[in-house]
Amino acid sequence: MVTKDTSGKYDKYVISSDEMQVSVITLSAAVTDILFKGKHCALGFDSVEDYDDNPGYVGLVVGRYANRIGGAKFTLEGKEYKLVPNEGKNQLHGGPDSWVKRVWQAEVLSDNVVRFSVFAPDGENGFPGNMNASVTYTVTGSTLRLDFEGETDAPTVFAPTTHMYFNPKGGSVLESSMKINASSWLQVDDELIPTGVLMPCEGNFDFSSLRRIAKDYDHCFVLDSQDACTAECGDVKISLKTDLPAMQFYTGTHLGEPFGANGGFAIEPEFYPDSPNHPEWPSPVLRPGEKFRCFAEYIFE
Ligand code: G6D
Repeated sequence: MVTKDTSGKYDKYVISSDEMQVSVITLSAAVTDILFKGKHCALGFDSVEDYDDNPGYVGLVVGRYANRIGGAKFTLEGKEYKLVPNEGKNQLHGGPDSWVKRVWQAEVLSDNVVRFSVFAPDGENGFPGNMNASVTYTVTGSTLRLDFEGETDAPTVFAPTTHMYFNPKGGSVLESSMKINASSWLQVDDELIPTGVLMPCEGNFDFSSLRRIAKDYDHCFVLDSQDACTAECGDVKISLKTDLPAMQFYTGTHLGEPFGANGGFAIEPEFYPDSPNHPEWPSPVLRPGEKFRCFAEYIFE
């Protein structure tokens, strides 16, 4: 069932199955709540107006390029594109006032499916190409599926993600446990820009079997399979499946009020950060005539 609430600044859609209720607002197609087993499993602000000041990108669909692009520039087909930086000299999450500040158009496709669409104009924050992008939310049983789609009228780079945070248990997520199907992670410099080196998942980065998180992470794990990870947070298990090549594991170190540091963890399916500057990595390039399609499924048990 899908219900629509137009009482706030942004329309809110609640997509319900017999096991789960997912709330999404039209600002940035942001997930504001996931109610499962009587627990609010995803972080969300109490009022939709709070999403206007959301430096942690809580719940937002992030793009045109999620994560960082070093030096806020890249070269594509011999042309250098200078982007608008918003984290020192680098660009994070598509730059300042990217589509996360935009009201997306919602379309109810069935009783458990809602699509949110946005137009990203050529030159926005320096990216080439007029883009039509969308995320389609489907709630089936205790699975939330996101289908990302995109088209462009000029060669560009496109790498969306969802920036939901989870913490059904409450307290610090460093007490929760995690298993990640990844043999390597991307080494980064002190600005979190990849050095190009893939490190083996050993020691603190060995999540090959379920274990306590214990410390802070804000790292990209290179996935070995579509079964990206499983987190255990109290009596709720959250698994991510995706056909995207990597996952940012972020333990919410910088989360502000009302959540607080480590008040939630994000498991963001993504292309590698800075991949436009690394032709040796999976390519985020999208060309006219191509249809971008990727998915992420969050399975709750
Ligand atoms: C911090 O470094 C982290 C990012 O990975 C995260 O996406 C952002 O907070 C919200 O900058």
